[in-house]
Amino acid sequence: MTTSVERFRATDMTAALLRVREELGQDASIIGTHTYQPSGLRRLWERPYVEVFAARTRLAAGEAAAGDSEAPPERQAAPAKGQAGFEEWLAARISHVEPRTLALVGPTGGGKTTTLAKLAARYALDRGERVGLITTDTYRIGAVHHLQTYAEIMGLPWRVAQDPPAMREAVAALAYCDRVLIDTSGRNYRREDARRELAALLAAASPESVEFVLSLTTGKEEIQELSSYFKNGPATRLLLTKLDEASSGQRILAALQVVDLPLFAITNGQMVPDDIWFPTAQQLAQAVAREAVASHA
Ligand SMILES: Nc1nc2c(ncn2[C@@H]2O[C@H](COP(=O)(O)OP(=O)(O)O)[C@@H](O)[C@H]2O)c(=O)[nH]1
Ligand SMILES: [Mg+2]
Repeated sequence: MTTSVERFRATDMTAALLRVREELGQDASIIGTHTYQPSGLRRLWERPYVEVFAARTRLAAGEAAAGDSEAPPERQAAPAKGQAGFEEWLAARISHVEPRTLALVGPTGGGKTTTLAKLAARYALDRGERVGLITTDTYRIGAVHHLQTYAEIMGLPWRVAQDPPAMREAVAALAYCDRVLIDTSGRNYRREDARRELAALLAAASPESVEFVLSLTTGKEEIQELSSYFKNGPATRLLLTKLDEASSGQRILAALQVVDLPLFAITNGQMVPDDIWFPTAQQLAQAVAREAVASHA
């Protein structure tokens, strides 16, 4: 038995679900939904729509040939086409580009420092690149030592930058490095002044990418709130953490839908450096379709 995912697009949820029932039957399982709302001028020529991703368990080709009267031959090909469409949808939302200067932002406890250490190990230890680290994190006691500990274990140069001039200095001091990774402080980003300070620090560093580090254990409403702070501000990509603690792989899809930034990586455990994953669209589709994702850890 194999499971495939199909995409159904309609003007509203009721129509989309009706189509799912017609095509896949009563016991089709809904994997995720996506609502598209055109913004700005696009509203003039684009209409909003709803997409539903649904799956049913179907017989593999060989089993069907052995005699299955319920599924006519033409129905066999459809889910495969749906699977390809879903993977295409995901592929457009993945970015594995590895820029020279990369910053991590996001709420406290999301896994920024741990993820930074994983990325540093990947570039410095696996590839032998010269990697420099910068942290703005001086707000929590021990936080600097946290990054410093990783830097010292790996023998990497590191700097603390608390304001824009210090950030410019740190970036200049690490100009000889092949790669510069910037960790930002766990501030309360509900406060506008904290967001302004972060924006100023990032402007001074001008990283090529800013990863919004978001735990997959975060609730949908909180993701929406956080997303409004980081997405319309500094963040250019999404980096999901704690897949190992998430209830289901579908949370990846939900996060992608709400945040709507290209996904860079997913972390799946506390171990530095191993627990980081750069999934292909195909692997992601499988993870999303799977209820239990523990096997990725
Ligand atoms: N289960 C799990 N825990 C993680 C993962 N990434 C980070 N953590 C843990 O989350 C906690 C906060 O991580 P930290 O890097 O300090 O977050 P920061 O405040 O954003 O810098 C630590 O206990 C980490 O070990 C992950 O992928 N899975
Ligand atoms: Mg930290």
